[in-house]
Amino acid sequence: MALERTFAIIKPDAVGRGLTGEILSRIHKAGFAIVAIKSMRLTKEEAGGFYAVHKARPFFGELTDFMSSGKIVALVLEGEGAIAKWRDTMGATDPAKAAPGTIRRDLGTSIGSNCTHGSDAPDTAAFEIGYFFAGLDLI
Ligand code: 3AN
Repeated sequence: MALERTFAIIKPDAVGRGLTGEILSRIHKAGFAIVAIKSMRLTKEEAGGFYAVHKARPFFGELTDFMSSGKIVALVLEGEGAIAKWRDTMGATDPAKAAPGTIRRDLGTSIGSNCTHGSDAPDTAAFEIGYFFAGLDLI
């Protein structure tokens, strides 16, 4: 398996509920290296640019309101097969359908408030990492 980088977000629901440390601990226990990390608050427009692929979806307004509602933690994670591995660590989008032991199943409360984001493919990982971090952040 190839060494990969993926992009992750600890979403406003998780930061607001004091779950940042718990999620960082799970990231470490799963064996990821944290290449870059920052705490920030997105504007609705910045959240819209990030989720541009979902612009036509009925939940786009709700999603961008939520993602700009409070602080997030943005991360670049590295490891063998990191893209699929982080998706496995998070679990399915809907916490009710996520496997036991995953972040979303254990900590998420709804399909919107599901605690974390993760890139779904190499091209989206490259776009998402570049949306949040500059080259010098990623050495
Ligand atoms: P994932 O983050 O698991 O790749 P996507 O890409 O299908 O899921 O959806 C992007 C984000 O939009 C999800 N993380 C989720 O929080 C939100 N979302 C997806 N479906 C809904 C929905 N039906 N209602 C509200 N938010 C949704």
